[in-house]
Amino acid sequence: MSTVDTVIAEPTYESRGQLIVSVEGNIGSGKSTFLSYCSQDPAFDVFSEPVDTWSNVGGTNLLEQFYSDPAKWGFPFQMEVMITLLDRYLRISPRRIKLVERSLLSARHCFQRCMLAHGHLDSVSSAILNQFHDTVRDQWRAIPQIIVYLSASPAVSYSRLLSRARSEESGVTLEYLSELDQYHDEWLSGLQARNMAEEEDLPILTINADRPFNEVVKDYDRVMKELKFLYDC
Ligand code: TTP
Ligand code: MG
Repeated sequence: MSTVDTVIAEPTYESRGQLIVSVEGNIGSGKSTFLSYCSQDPAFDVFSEPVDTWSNVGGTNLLEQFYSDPAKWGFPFQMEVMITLLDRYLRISPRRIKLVERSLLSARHCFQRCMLAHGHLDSVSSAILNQFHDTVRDQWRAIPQIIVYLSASPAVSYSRLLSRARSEESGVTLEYLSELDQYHDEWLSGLQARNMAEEEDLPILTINADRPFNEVVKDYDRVMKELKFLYDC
């Protein structure tokens, strides 16, 4: 009698021998600046967040709609975020270290939680997003192996957000950034505790991103060196 085994999906990228790094931090903390700096080094392949794609989904600027009526557009926007992130995590890259701006983890543990708390997502929509997240994590393994966290105070993030003036974000307040900062903090300190208890293995490399570029760049170099050391390249 033959046994039918449950088919477990082959990890899509772990077997490729690549280090997958998620770059995290509040809106305006400097993730794109860090990624752009790393892109000059041939060991790194950089995948920036597709904000442009979010600005034209079937002719609709989803990011703009989300900020103008979050209760109506929160769910489609978060689905779009997850789909585009999944795309980036699954893409094959020829380089040793793949850096991706954000992950499904921060989309869920920071943005989704915040939206739920504000009533911008109902419990069914949130459960669907969680199901999607779990499938992507467990079947596709589209998750990072290391997190680089750009830690910036809400005030600094806010001043950067104002100076870059992304039109869709004109209504983003310092209070909203403070809430998101709190969610990042809770998520990452919980993760740190689980790492210490060896219940999870997702190291976090933190950069103090409150400082100006000419100072923070030394930490960029340190983290890049550390990532290369971890990968042995
Ligand atoms: P961020 O992902 O924080 O990217 P950024 O380019 O603003 O950050 P940095 O300056 O550090 O490079 O946010 C992009 C926009 O998308 C922002 O308006 C917040 C929004 N967003 C959500 O609303 N939900 C999400 O799940 C994500 C990932 C982003
Ligand atoms: Mg960015």
